[in-house]
Amino acid sequence: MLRVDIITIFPDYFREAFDYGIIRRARAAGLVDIQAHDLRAWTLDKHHVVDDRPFGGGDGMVLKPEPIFAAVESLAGARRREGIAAGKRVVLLSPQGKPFTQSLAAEFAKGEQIVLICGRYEGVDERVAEALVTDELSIGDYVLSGGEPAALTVVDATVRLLPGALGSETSATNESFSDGLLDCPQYTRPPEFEGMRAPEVLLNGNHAEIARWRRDAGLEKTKRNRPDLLKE
Ligand code: 9D3
Repeated sequence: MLRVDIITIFPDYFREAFDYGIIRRARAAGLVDIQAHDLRAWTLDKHHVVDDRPFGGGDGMVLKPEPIFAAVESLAGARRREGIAAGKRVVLLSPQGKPFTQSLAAEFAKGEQIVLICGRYEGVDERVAEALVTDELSIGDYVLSGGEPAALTVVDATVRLLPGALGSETSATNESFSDGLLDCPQYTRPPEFEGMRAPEVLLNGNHAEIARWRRDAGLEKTKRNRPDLLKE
């Protein structure tokens, strides 16, 4: 079973997030155990302080290293990346991270544990990225208010790849990004809706013709919406 531990100052954010669809089924089937932990549980002071002012001045607050190192030690068994067992990943979600991709999700799905550290405020003390984490990851070039929505994304993309998580084993390999192209358009009844007809080729039952149409239509969609996927 894959273990997922999320370190956050907003554990309640995740309360119902994994209670739907494929992720709920994977949990119910015992394929994954997902837990969100309050970073404040690893503070030692009376007021459970997790942040402090940045050295050198500036706006905002920075997450302190001590509670994060303590949390990762208790959840993953080490205080330095060299001590993290093979098969475990300690991930910092940050706007400065490398891009999270489908191939990383596939790697994570083969491992035994993912510890996800959610940043907040103006950032996280850099010693966390330097010495503790195995992967510093971003989910894209836009500004979030914290790492929590990014952690949701990483868990979702990873858990659905666990063997047995999808209805049919073929669906995970036969989809967007696995072959580097976008999915083809899909249609269902009615064949005509408000004057818009579904492509006739999909209605006539010629499966060779349908397969060719789908490949071409996926390529067309990729050219229009994601030309970057076709370059090199
Ligand atoms: C780059 C902006 N930073 C300049 C001071 C401030 C800042 C903005 C947003 C620091 C942290 C955040 C919170 N974002 C994340 O923690 C985050 C994130 C994101 O904003 N975009 C894409 N992926 C991610 S993963 C974590």
